[in-house]
Amino acid sequence: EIKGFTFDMDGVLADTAKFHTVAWRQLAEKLGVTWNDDLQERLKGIDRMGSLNMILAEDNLENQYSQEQKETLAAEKNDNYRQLISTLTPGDVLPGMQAFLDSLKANGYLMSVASASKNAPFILEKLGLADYFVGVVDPASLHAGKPDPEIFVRAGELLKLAPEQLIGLEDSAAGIQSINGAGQTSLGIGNSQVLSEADLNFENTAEVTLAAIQAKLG
Ligand code: B16
Ligand code: MG
Repeated sequence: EIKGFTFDMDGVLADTAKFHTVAWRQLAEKLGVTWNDDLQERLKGIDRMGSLNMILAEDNLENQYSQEQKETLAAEKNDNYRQLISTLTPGDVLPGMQAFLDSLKANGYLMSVASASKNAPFILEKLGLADYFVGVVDPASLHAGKPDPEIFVRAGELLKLAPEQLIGLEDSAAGIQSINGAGQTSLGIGNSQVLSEADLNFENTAEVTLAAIQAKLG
């Protein structure tokens, strides 16, 4: 029996992917790396340093920079990104998600957040969503990021629930792998070809309701 939900944030609760894209793209172009839609898709759910390495690897540049230089580049992206997200308001909660969170709360389900973003607490505050969650996993405390299962395992532990009692929501392929590895039921939001490993697929956040989930679970 399902008793809780573990939530990814960027792309599931918050419309922030567009800001990550603007900030990374600006840095990539400065470094002479060609941007493409496939790269953009693969960056979803990947932590900050992992994302930078993935961008540099596009043009085999990952060994051209020292770790210190990479830290500076990642910090530059984050400063830019922080400026973009400082304008977030409750109006930037993705369609349907506020109502979904309300229905989960009303029905006694527990919720936690499994986001790779170190900016998650700040963003949840800006969106007015912080109070729905029992806890937010601190990504800085992880040994390995998505697709490793650790972050969703930890999100389940925050709720003191077993994997079989949990549904994890994700918009990235790396995140779906993480949920599956943690033994939770995976709910993918977005292109079902990209998220083909998800147990349940929804095209967009507006379609995610308790009734629709129950219908798909059968
Ligand atoms: P930050 P999620 C992820 O969040 C994003 O999808 C990914 O694009 C980003 O690089 C990562 O967070 C780290 O974010 O630089 O803010 O720490 O989808 O796991 O909620
Ligand atoms: Mg995401």
